[in-house]
Amino acid sequence: MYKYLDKVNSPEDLKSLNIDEINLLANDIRKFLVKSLSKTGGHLSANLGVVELTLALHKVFDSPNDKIIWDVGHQSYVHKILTGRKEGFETLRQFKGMSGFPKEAESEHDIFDTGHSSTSISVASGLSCAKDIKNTKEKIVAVIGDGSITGGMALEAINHLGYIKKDMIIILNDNEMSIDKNVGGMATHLSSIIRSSRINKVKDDVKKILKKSKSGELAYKTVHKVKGSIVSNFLPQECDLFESLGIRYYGPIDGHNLKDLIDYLEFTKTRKGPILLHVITKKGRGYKFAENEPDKYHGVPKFDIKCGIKEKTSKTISTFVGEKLVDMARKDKDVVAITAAMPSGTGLSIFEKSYPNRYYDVGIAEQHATTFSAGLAKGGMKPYFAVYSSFLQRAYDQLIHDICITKKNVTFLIDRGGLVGNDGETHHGVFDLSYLNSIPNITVMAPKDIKELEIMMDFSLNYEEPLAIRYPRGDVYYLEKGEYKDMEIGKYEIISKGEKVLIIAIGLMVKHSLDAKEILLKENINPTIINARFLKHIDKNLLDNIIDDYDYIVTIEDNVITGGFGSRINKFVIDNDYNIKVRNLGIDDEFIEQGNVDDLYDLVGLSPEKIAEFIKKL
Ligand SMILES: Cc1ncc(C[n+]2csc(CCOP(=O)(O)OP(=O)(O)O)c2C)c(N)n1
Repeated sequence: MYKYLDKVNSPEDLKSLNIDEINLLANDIRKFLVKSLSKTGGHLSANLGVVELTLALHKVFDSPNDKIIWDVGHQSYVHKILTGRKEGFETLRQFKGMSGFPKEAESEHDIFDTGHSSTSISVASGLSCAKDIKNTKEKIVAVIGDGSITGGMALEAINHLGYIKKDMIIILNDNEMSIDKNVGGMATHLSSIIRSSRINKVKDDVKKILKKSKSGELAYKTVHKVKGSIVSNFLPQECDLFESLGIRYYGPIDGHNLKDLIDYLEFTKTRKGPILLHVITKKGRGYKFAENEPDKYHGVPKFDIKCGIKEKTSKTISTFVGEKLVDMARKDKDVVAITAAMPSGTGLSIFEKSYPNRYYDVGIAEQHATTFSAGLAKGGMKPYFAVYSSFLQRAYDQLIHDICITKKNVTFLIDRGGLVGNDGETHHGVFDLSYLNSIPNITVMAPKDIKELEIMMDFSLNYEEPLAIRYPRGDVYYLEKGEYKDMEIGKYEIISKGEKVLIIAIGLMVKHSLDAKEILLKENINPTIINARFLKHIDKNLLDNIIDDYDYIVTIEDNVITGGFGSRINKFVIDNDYNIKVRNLGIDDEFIEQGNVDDLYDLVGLSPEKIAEFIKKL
């Protein structure tokens, strides 16, 4: 079906192809990616942008002996195709299927597991040091995007690498996009390099000389010295950034010109010390819809190839949060919004449009965003940092050190709490209740539904201490059960009365518990359900009054059990010598794989059906 792709099953198969054939293979790969992702969903635009780059890397380097490390890893699909995993695309990101990220367990060509950004240079530096000690000869290449290189870890690694001067190649894949438009001083600097006509002239001069060499195909051993001096002689001042930190800079080069890519990679391969090759690519390349809207096509659901992604008719919780925050900003001029490179994902795009002067996209920098918010609060503002639960993990120390010790007036809007689905273990937000639970001075709330989320956000406006509001991924939902009163700290809600078993659930798990109750009622089992709303504040009055009426307390949370919501209730029961049995439902000390969210909740025993089964056994 694919003339060239059908013949390629390993990097070895590339070695015998000439440039024209590899270009044709690139066409096949793009068609394959679009067709295959239209059926499964996945990360589309970043992968379409790195087709030639990945082909060139596998043509020039000898994977897995040479180590190619993909930052974030969402752009590793072409690498997967070239390393014998075409068939895996049928199950991409599905339960038990092929991962959307590099996985050491999946292939010897996947050198390091990723998912969160800005780790590749650290990993590659470590590998380079190990290689020196072991005295082995492999090449080490880190491929990092212009978005991910803004992350603190990447900059820390560059700082270190420039000092230790290990042989290593950093490929800076610059498409001028993060998920949304890349922002910041680094992005501006890189764009100015791309747009500098002087540099383009240098590039042309270098190209001309390269072209004169043996019949277009370079004999590197003889000419690389000349090329090195050409490139370094012409090294433009604008590239001082990396050079002054001790990293040799080459580029920028056209990341869709295979010949250039292969030439430059062959050349960098012969150089000593740390090198950065600046490669310019177009996100979404080759598929019109993705080229026009690379942000929208960053992560796609299933779609129709001819029509593109269908517009959503339902509203997501993130969109609701963005709109609500705009509403709050209208009422209170101190409200400011912060995102770490996730304006669309967290729903803040609308805030940017409405209040551009009170909106900050800090780049992929969750640690900075947290302490920056503390600074804003110190300056008298009312900061809201909207962030995915799993990415906030990076800012644990900042939460303690800069927010909570001195009780800064910052609200964290924690999106994607609980299981998130197809991105798998790196992205599930199942640790936040535990890590937030461990930090004093922060109030943590989780709403039962969208209406309660709104009440919590209203509450936050007048609350002047650290606050986190945590909600799941997905579309808005209303329970229309129980009360919708103003928030009072530490007040639980009995959402459904019953007997014998007292379920105390938090956030989305209130909904699952209510659904479980529907199942149980058919068998005349009728548990009481409490909506806890708060992670740390226990409604002692309420529990003291009713606890003796029950045989069991069952706590339910979409979080790891260790240190989570249930642990608070356990302590309450122990401290007060209550004679009641307690069970904790949650995630039991394991990383949860990828899959459909409902299936995964079932897998971990938190689907309504599994909760019902559990209660029935009690
Ligand atoms: C710590 C962390 N924060 C946020 C994200 C979400 N994220 C995934 S890809 C991406 C953009 C990366 O941009 P870039 O490195 O330029 O890659 P591109 O998609 O443009 O190829 C972001 C912000 C993440 N994976 N990790």
